[in-house]
Amino acid sequence: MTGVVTKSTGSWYDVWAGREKYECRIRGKIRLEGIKETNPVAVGDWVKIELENEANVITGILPRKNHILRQSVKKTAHSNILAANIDQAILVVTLHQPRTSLGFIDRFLVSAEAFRIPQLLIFNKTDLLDEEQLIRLSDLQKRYEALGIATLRHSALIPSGIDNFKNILEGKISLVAGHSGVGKSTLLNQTSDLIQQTTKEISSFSEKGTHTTTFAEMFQLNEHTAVIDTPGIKEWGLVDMTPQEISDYFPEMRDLRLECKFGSKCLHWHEPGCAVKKAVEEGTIWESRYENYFNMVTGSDNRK
Ligand SMILES: Nc1nc2c(ncn2[C@@H]2O[C@H](COP(=O)(O)OP(=O)(O)OP(=O)(O)O)[C@@H](O)[C@H]2O)c(=O)[nH]1
Ligand SMILES: [Mg+2]
Ligand SMILES: [Zn+2]
Repeated sequence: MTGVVTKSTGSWYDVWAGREKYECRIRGKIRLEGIKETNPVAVGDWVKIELENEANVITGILPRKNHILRQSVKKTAHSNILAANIDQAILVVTLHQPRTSLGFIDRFLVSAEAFRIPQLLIFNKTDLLDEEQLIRLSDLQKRYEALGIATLRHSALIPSGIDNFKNILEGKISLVAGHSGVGKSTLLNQTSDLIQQTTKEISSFSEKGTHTTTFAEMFQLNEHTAVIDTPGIKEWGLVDMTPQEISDYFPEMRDLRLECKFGSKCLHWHEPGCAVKKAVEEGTIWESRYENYFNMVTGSDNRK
């Protein structure tokens, strides 16, 4: 029997097959060829299961169309799959409480772009922003939109805005990710009565370091629509990318590569005749993107 993994605790997996949910475990080692992750089976994976008396068992994974992968802790070979087989990757971002850095945003976007998974940035908790921050937000939205990345503002205090978000989800399987406390679960709870995730009490928000959502979980909203809530992520490290390929995942740099004197060998660093460096100097490539690119290539980012 085959089914889709809707929840993973690391030792137990919920698998929906037909209209039934089966709690399963993994027997032995399941490895997808060429991938070394801490979690071989991820939410969104299609798996083969066998029903047994003592426990149901996942015996294999069907080929993935894509996955979102990140490296969790510096200097370890282990990576973590957030979800598999998704149609869009949504990053919930806050400028304030907590602050999401542009480096974190760009590493997320690059990880999704590596599989050509469409990306969306939700700038959340806009009620907390003063006039100056709102102007900065407009500027950020304009800059990301110019790169072809959709953006949306939201505040849980203005629930009517949720309709835009529902439209974005419709007909797709979406991953929702971001730092802990940005309001992912609150947003999803507003989306559908079928989702009743625990969220942090407003009063206890200042307690740092506690994650409210602890396991990734997929919610089926209708026959064609599902959304995956994930635990907050502190660091986002890139996995298995060579310096040469990173700029291919920056759409604005990908387009210029052929104009660099050294073509696909150009790291857009000190090379003469580099079209990307020229574009940064001329202001047609946003400096922040170039800086984050540079940090990714040199590995000097702090991932937060
Ligand atoms: N002011 C304000 N607070 C919000 C908004 N959305 C969520 N919050 C609050 O932010 C806190 C964190 O919300 P959660 O939904 O639990 O955050 P999360 O991203 O799911 O966090 P983890 O599960 O730990 O990853 C809660 O106290 C929410 O009430 C918003 O739009 N405005
Ligand atoms: Mg949550
Ligand atoms: Zn170049």
